Amino acid sequence: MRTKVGIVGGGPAGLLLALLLQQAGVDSVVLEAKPREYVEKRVRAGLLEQNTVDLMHRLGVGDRLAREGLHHTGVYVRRPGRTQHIEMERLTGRFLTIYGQQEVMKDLYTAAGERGIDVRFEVEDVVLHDFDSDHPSIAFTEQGRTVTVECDFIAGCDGFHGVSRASLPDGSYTEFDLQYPFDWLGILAEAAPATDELIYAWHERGFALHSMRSEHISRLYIQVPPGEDIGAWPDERIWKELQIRMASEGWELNEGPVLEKGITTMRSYVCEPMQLGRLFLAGDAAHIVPPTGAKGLNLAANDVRLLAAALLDWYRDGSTERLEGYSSTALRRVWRAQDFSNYMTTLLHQLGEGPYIEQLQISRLNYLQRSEAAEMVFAENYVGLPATDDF
Ligand code: RFL
Ligand code: PHB
Repeated sequence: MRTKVGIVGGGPAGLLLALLLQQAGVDSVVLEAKPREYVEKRVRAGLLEQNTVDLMHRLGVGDRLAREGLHHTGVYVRRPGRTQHIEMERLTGRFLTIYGQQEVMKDLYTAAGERGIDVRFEVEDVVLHDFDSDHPSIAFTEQGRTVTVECDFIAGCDGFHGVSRASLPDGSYTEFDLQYPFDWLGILAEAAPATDELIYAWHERGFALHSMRSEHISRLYIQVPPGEDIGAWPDERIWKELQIRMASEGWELNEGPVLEKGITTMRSYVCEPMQLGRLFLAGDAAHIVPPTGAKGLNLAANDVRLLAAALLDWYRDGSTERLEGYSSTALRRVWRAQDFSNYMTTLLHQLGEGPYIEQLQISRLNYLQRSEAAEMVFAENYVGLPATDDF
């Protein structure tokens, strides 16, 4: 088989890239290890930056998002006795949208199907070949048959545990890594959200977050010790902890049947550079952030926006400038998001680093509450810097 761009991974990064290329007449093949239904059910991101929403519209896949996405103008930051609303739209002119990653994936797969994009699910044994030459290829197994796709470029969009980054030879990249000493336990619950916008809560027992998916579905998270066994957290214990950590006078959290629950480790990671020869990494394959700043999917969308533009330059007139600059351009936003995600994470979690660090946290929270300049720094980063490449 032959295609122009071989895309490993059919998550948000892979599908957005395939659609951007297809829109400009460049064909690709997308190889996804899991069944379609699995990716469409995997509960993950919920908060989309305006940049990501704009990209969905540019691709003509934003109609349902426009109808069903929840428009948010800011977030609440809560501590016992105080709740601050950070009015991000007033401060930055930019807004936020709540729309689950599963819904994004359903829309992307539907469009890919309608537009004739070749997406192969349940592929196995993916091996990348010769990406340091001008004739790379990808071998994989499909229903017991071995297939090879020859291509001009390989896009590694296969997430943090994929094969693409693992195919880079030792010494060709540098890893930057930070592991946090706590995990997140997340639930999806059939309960009307008890808030109009997200609540990020600091509490001496640990962080809590109230998000949502619709008028009837809440998405809630709590900080738990690292390596925690989900079996130690029956639903009643989760609700009790949420009630304590999110408590506010005159406010009540709504409880309901738990539809899904899972534990997420908290980690920051960057692989630099994000490219070698004709292999380009995008999204979680190249970098991850703890979800506190809601940046992962948004960064993946930005990477592929840049990568598609660079590839299209090459197909148009053979220009390699943007391809060569891909990693350094993408990494500027990645490092901004790394810093902001680390800031939000260390601001709001119990870090177990003793009373001095806790006092710094309280001082930062006080400053955020009394200074519009501090709120502006928070807001500008949270809503996502505009989709230009020059910061
Ligand atoms: P993905 O989504 O991991 O997709 C990679 C795909 O590659 C497939 N794959 C392979 N395919 C073929 N061959 C192989 N060898 C393969 N190995 C893997 C996988 O099956 C998968 O389908 O990476 P991508 O596309 O880069 O997208 C990244 C986002 O999914 C991720 O950053 C976000 O979910 C992070 N995230 C959030 N991001 C936001 O922007 N806003 C949020 O509100 C937000 N909340 C979250 C989050 C992530 C969370 N978890 C569970 C990690 C909340 C949570 C709890
Ligand atoms: C979510 O809705 O799942 C969500 C929202 C904000 C975050 C993380 C996750 O920071």
